[in-house]
Amino acid sequence: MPSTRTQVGIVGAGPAGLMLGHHLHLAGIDSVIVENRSEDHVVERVRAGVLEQGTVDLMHETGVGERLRREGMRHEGIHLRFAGQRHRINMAGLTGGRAITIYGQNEVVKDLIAARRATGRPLYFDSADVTVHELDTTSPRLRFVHDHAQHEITCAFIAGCDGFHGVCRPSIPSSHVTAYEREYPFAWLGILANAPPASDELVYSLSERGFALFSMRSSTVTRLYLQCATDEDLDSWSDDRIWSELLARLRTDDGWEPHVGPIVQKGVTPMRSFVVEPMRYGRLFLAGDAAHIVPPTGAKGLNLAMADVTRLAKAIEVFFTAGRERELDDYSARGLKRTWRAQRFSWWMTSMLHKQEGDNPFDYRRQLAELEYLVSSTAAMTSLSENYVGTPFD
Ligand code: RFL
Ligand code: PHB
Repeated sequence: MPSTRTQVGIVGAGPAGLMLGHHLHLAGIDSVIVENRSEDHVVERVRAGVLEQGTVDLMHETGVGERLRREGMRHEGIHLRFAGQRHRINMAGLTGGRAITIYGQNEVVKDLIAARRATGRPLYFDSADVTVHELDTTSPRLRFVHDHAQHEITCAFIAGCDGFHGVCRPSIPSSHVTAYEREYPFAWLGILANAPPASDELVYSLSERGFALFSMRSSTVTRLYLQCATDEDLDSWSDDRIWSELLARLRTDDGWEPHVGPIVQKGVTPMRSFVVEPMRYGRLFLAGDAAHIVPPTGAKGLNLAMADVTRLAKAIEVFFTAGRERELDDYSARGLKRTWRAQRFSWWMTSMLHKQEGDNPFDYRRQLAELEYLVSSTAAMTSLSENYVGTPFD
């Protein structure tokens, strides 16, 4: 069995694992990235679309922002739609010019894979039986099978960037971690449609029929979501039914509605809030969805993952260049602070905009009152904007 060494073993080639590998490369630190799915699967998975200012800045600063600069769609505001009206929140105006950029997660992943390939450093897709060992020693090991060959890699650190269903978090003895979790009694049915976006900015909608969201990927592709049941059967949603529900939830009294076009992708996403504390066990560090999940209403998951790996890469660099462990020791506490802030915000956006089972007309009116207050108070709109565009990565 080939037995090799690397400085950092990275499990998972999603945005977190790939950006961590890229950061480490720029710092002259070697790593091996091991992913259990195929490259096509990782690139084609349709997920996030909203990049915070901090993520955009990071892509530019680390030299992977060229296509983002050309193709990313900068948005300075969002709309909230309720009671038949759209209300714009001028996020840039309320946050000293910070904005979000629409650029699909699969585009981010494509750019990071290209950057990795250009370095010649190892990136193994289609790996099987990935396991991590001896995490509480100074030489943890990563084992996996690739191309029918068993590999064992001895590392100085292992980064668990393997998402919510990965192997790293469950490899921590349960007595060393505490999980905090909340599941929501609804899900999102998401579609991509070949239709030009009917609005320049996102529209989050509360309606008596439930939540809907209008977003986009390009000048020809619209991305839309609607609140549905957690056990929703996609087969019972014909394209006609999806469009009629989306239009009913998003249409405004003055006649705005999304453009209808052929649906090219659809899927159901469960909603969950999850945090594990701490984000570290010995020489294993968890980053991104492996450590925390937020419901997508706040558009925070990918951005949190990017903030985690930026902090982790700096801490590892200081360890190798100066022999200092303080930053590694602070990694979890600093990450949890950012995570809980995003958890609070994502939970709040979700509760304000979704219809809950058991809600009665009182609850709907309370939600309308909250939205009315929000769009009429500069203080409240500033609070939403600060959280939505995100704080700089520290
Ligand atoms: P990922 O992307 O899940 O990547 C983890 C990778 O690890 C691999 N893996 C393994 N590899 C080796 N061995 C194993 N045993 C493994 N087990 C798993 C997986 O195959 C995968 O490639 O986690 P990462 O890198 O932490 O990135 C997190 C983001 O993907 C996630 O937070 C966002 O997609 C969340 N999210 C959004 N975030 C935003 O910031 N803005 C948004 O607008 C936004 N919209 C969304 C979203 C997520 C959504 N879904 C589908 C969950 C919209 C949706 C619909
Ligand atoms: C998306 O464009 O996929 C998107 C936008 C905003 C969200 C979640 C997802 O809150």
